[in-house]
Amino acid sequence: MKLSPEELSSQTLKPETLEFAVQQVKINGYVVFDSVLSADFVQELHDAYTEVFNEYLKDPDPTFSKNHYRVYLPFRPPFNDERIVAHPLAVPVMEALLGEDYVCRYFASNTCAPGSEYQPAHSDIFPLFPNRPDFKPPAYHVVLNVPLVDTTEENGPVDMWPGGSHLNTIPGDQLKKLAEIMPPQPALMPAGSIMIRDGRMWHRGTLNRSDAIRPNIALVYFRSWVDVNDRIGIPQEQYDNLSDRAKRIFRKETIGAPLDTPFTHRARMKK
Ligand SMILES: O=C(O)CCC(=O)C(=O)O
Repeated sequence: MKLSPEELSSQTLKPETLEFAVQQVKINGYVVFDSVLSADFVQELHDAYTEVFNEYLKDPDPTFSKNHYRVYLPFRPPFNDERIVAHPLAVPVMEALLGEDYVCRYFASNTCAPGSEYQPAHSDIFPLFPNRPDFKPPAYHVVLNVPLVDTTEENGPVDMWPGGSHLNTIPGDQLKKLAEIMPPQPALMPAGSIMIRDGRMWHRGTLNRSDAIRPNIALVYFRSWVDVNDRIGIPQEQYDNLSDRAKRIFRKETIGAPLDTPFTHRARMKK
């Protein structure tokens, strides 16, 4: 969706835009607000991310699909900027989808690097009622992605299966077979856009045929009562610097973690 100049300058969605955005997630599984972050801020994020990513590459997760990387982010600037963790254009959408007391439980990124392979189509979250496929609960796990480069056909756009896949509870094997005969839609978007998607929606990483990485920041917001094993480590001073709104969003995490907490997948797996 292209927001109006007034919405972008006031950082406030018109009621009708909010309603359309929420309906797109409910019906189609996702919505994109094009180019909402400034070019300067995206560059700052990209520079900081490149350092984190290069550090990660010294000890990457060997279990992940080829040249697709999930990299946890350190909870510090610029990644924990309000424009990422509680963007005023995203907060009302999250509130409408997950309730006002929603929480963030995942602070990471997905990077598709040159030479990547197709991932199998998948959903990011377990079904709440696996034995009741007829029951279609509302969203309880919503992903916010911010691309740090323009995402094109060439550099590994995430393939999406919109239009209802988030409301279908079927076993993974069946999902993969069915997805193969249903053409996906690539999520093409300019750098600095905000994509909000129901985590149940089927999707997959694709081929990066360019010569540069395609990093997406990835935060996951939940209904407050959904439990997860992982905790985001948040140094006390970083928590103290958050707005009241953001403090509330991160209230369930490990507040007071040391500043140099390693945020790699290995550290996570040890918990
Ligand atoms: O960002 C991408 O390329 C897709 C990542 C993804 O869906 C995953 O790794 O589960």
